Amino acid sequence: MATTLVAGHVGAAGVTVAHVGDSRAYLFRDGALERLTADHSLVAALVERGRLHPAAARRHPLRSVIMRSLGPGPAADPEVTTVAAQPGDILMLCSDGLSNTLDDDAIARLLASTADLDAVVGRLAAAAVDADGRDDVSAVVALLG
Ligand SMILES: [Mn+2]
Repeated sequence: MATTLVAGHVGAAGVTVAHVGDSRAYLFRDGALERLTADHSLVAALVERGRLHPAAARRHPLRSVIMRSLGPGPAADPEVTTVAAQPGDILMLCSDGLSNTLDDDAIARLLASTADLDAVVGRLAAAAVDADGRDDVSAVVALLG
């Protein structure tokens, strides 16, 4: 079987994110949400070519088709990105069960809803499950110091 991966490392150069597939990383700063990863998916390729509206991609019947994965073969082709970070930034890593269900405004609202990150990640998961509930939801939220 195959799966997706997103991983983050916080170091002197900033936040380095590696991903394969359609799991995502976001950086939340001063109320603004920035997506750090571009999905390796069929619908993302169609959006990039102007063939599909971004809002329609999240509901597309082929939205789960990914162009890169971990497995079934031994080779992986991760995309690695480093961005500058500052204290107070929030890094969020999540699976498509969250990002296909909650749009950027909803994610930003929940990230800003409390300083308690345990509560934030619970609210994100609950909102994603309430909105759809058909996919598993994974999310990691970290405050950068
Ligand atoms: Mn999923």
